[in-house]
Amino acid sequence: MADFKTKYFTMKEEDAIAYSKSILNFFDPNAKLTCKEIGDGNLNYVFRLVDEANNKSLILKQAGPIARISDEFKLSPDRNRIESEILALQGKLAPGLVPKMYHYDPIMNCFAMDDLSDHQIMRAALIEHKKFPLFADHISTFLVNTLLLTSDVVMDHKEKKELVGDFINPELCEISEDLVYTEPFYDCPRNDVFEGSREFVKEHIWKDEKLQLETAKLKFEFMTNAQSLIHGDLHTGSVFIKEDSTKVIDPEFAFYGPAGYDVGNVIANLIFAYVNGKFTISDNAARDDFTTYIENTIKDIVDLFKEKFIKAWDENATERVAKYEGYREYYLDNLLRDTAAVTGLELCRRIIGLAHVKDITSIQDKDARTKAEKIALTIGKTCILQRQTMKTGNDYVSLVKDTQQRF
Ligand code: SR1
Ligand code: MG
Repeated sequence: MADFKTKYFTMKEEDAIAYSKSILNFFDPNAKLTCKEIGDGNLNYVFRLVDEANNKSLILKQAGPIARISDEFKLSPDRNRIESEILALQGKLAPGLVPKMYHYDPIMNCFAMDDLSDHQIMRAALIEHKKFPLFADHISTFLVNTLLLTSDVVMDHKEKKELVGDFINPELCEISEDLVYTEPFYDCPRNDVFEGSREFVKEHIWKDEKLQLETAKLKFEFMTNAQSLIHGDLHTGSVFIKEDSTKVIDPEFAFYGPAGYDVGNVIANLIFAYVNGKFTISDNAARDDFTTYIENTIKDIVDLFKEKFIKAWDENATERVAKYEGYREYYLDNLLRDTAAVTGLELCRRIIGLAHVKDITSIQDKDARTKAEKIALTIGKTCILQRQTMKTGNDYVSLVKDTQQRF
């Protein structure tokens, strides 16, 4: 049997079975386990282990030394520690909204967690045009609790600084600094631009020096503003969902950064779902129904976030000066400005940069995909340049509706 106790190696399915039998005290010792590697993300290996005799199951997630999407990214498997620690913390801050974590192994760089196979990855569900009416309520609670309760507004400042240290995540931050804030905004060889959109990107993104200047300001804020312990990659592929349950997964990009980063990622990825619905649903009534659902969800997320944030601030703020008249409004206003900026950055980078989203790449018709990309880029650019003006759910809905009518 492989040695799991002395030296790290990347596991195959049979190793994951042996690992769970020898290290995890979860299945019956004589259980006949099956295992499938089900990871479809860009970085890690995800094994689903099942005891078919009683349907007991578990997920084992292992970090490899290089990213699956490209061997250009050599990454410390220590990200697995960050992910397991933040899952445990988020489980306390936002109970029920993350999977339960069972076991972290610093040698094999893996951890075990709840099997969420009764849920579906939200991006895949949205591409099937499924609707989740409770998502806005669930995700706004997750965002407020994890972002505000880890900030200096609420935490003892020395304890917060210790957490900043625990979650220093230089390699994964570098990926975001490059892929989100830098490469999409010039003709970088690593970009992957769809042929139909190339001229538009050249003309409206790469030639726009004013836009580049704003991305520079935003990149430095991302690198220096240790505001909250953020998830760091909260797109719809990082959410497991079913009708009555939402679980946020994959927080390996977590670090202390601008709180608006997470909120903006959620909104941008819902805009991708909207654009997908617009260009792939042929029946008028069904298309209206789905796009209206997405509009309402975006509106509710922004407005519920603000409402819950103010309530949580009043109930939890401990920092004396944060209670001065007007400071709460100033803080929230800045957070909403950052939210709009990140919405815009994510919309642009998923079209231009290396890492795309299926909502767009699965649009088969070339002209439809080109239009979808132009809409996303135009909304994205507006969100970056006019980030100061995006303060309500309706601001986003109006921008989305107005922009899509132009193409
Ligand atoms: C090299 S990793 C590419 C992207 O996948 C992750 O999910 C992050 O979004 C990252 O930017
Ligand atoms: Mg991920």
